[in-house]
Amino acid sequence: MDALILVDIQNDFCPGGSLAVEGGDRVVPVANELQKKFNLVVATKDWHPPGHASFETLWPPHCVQGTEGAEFVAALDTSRVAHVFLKGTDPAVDSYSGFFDNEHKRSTGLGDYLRAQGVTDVFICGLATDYCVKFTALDALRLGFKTSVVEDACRGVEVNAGDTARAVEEMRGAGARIVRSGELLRARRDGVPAA
Ligand code: VGL
Ligand code: ZN
Repeated sequence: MDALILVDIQNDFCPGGSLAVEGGDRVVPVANELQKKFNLVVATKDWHPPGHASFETLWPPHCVQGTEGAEFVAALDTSRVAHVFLKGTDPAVDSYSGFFDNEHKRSTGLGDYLRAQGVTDVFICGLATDYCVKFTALDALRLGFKTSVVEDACRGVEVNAGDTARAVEEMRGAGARIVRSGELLRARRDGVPAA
């Protein structure tokens, strides 16, 4: 059983948002097409309380719970999303992965949910390649899921030039398949949503 994971396709990570990823909005049409090929689609949201610890160190305030910036991009088709997993909700600990916080103490429930649905293979797309996509993929591999990252359906923040390319190589090195949306769209039959 395959699942598609949409990582943090939220306004603040798109042009005009507070932590904008260049071309972040361009993943949306690709993610919408990909969703049609899966029986199970889940999504994550970066979902910070106001004053989250990461706002004082690494990042400008972003994806604050209940704000427009934290909403899914309006053009993203969410009609097939079976469940949304929230991350970064602990005021003191950040959470790049959709599965666990950065200290690996708290689970979002995503791993158990996927297992309960019989999922063996996950396909990951979204924002940002060099943070939340990367850590989600590395945790998926660690949890034993066969993991593919749909490279052209992701974009990176590039705090440092080359971060995105390095993240792709790190994911590949850890055992992820790096794939293109075109391959999947050609090879896969349309899915029948379970939800
Ligand atoms: C992200 C930085 C801070 C992401 C989230 O979704 O990649 N990056 N919070
Ligand atoms: Zn965040």
